[in-house]
Amino acid sequence: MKFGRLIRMNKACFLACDQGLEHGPSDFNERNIDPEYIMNIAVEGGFSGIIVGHGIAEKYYRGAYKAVPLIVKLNGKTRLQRGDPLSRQLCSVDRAVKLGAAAVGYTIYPGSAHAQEMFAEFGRIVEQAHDHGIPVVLWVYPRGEGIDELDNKVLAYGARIGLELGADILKVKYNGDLENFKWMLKCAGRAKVVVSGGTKTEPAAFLKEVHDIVHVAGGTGVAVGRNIWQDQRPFSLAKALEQVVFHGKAPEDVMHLLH
Ligand code: FBP
Repeated sequence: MKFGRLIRMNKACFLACDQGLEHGPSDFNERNIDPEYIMNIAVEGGFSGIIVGHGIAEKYYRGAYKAVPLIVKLNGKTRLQRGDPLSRQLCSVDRAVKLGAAAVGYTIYPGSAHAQEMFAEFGRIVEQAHDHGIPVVLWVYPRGEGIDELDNKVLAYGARIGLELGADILKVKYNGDLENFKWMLKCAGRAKVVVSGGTKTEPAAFLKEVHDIVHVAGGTGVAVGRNIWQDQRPFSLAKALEQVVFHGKAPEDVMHLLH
């Protein structure tokens, strides 16, 4: 699989902007509600991918923003939905490629009563994306009634499921257990692993976590949203993150960039 500019120096740093659909506008403020603001952060911060749905890709991914490879998220659901999660495909691989996608993304919820439906849909997406020669990023979020989504065994099982379903890059949750994360990387085999950002935390703690994930455990990188664009200084924090991920800088050595 050719990753092109999505992977730099064997590392990846993706900026996610699909929370409007997944969580609603309450994640945003007056500035970052504008997708262009987030795309500018992606460019300035040297991100190796920007994640959006087809609606935003069609209206905003143009001009200077094309410096950052596009990852079109093909499925999505809202927070208004109740019960075991089901997230169906909303955009075809062909359409994503026409919009300029360097990769496509899809979420599965292992443990949901509807998991099999998403696995089957994802299988078709893998075939189509690989026919186009582009990689597939799989959000593996074990979830459903009775599932502890941050349990070590559940997380490791999710990583293995992603490999076996044919994903090229897995986007997983991190529960703070670095040893278990190393086991997850083994379970993921030749699939690359990036970690999801989660709710906003202090920059120092966030950068330390990223450093551990990438440079201590050996993960490929992060796919983060709120921890960057909800920050007071998102452009500076993005530059600090770039230094940590791609240049192996220690968090304490980049804190001065946060001005
Ligand atoms: P954040 O870094 O803001 O957590 O975004 C990562 C992400 O995977 C998004 O791509 C997605 O919208 C969101 O989290 C979904 O998270 P959840 O389903 O856990 O609320």
